[in-house]
Amino acid sequence: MEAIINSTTIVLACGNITAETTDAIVNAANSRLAGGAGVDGAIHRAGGPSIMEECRRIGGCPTGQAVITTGGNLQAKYVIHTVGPVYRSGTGNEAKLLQSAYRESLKLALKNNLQSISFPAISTGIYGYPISEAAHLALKTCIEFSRENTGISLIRHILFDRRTYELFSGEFKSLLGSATPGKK
Ligand code: AR6
Repeated sequence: MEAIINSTTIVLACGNITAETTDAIVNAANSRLAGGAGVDGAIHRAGGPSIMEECRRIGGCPTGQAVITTGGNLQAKYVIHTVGPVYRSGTGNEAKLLQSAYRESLKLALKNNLQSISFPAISTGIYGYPISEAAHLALKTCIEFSRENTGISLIRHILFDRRTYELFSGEFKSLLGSATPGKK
């Protein structure tokens, strides 16, 4: 499904993010930028060793922040590495940090004049964030950013399995249906 917000089209799709042809894909990395399993492992495998060399030079990335490397062998020209929070009780800073991971990635794309970007469902795998809550925060952040900024024409959310796709779709519909999604 998709919706147009201001000058940005936001798309939800099922798939493998390493096949995306957007200007950048986002990696759900760890704060050492050391590589790992999940989408991080898939991106480094598909993109080749040059991405890790750049990550080593950068050295790390605090939770909720984002850094950029080139895309190596990927079709996407860039990889934006962001670090989502590890979900513990949900009573800490998790929601703020997850929103920050999305917002900082979008800001970095804008700063580098990128027009299209693809996100995985950050923190919802190994980091254990409940998917519906993560979907709500991810989509709310992207909708707000699209209302406040022009320049990014396409934001794609690439969901790895059908269940995640359905949960994201449900949250997207309810956010689009409410008059003030920013306030929800
Ligand atoms: N394309 C799209 N989505 C994917 C792909 C793929 N190829 N592979 C997995 N996913 P996770 P996190 C989905 O665990 O929770 C790493 O070790 C997956 O189904 O990749 O932020 C890092 O180094 C899930 O919905 O990231 C960190 O240490 C989503 O991507 C840690 O895991 C995120 O799952 C980060 O954990």
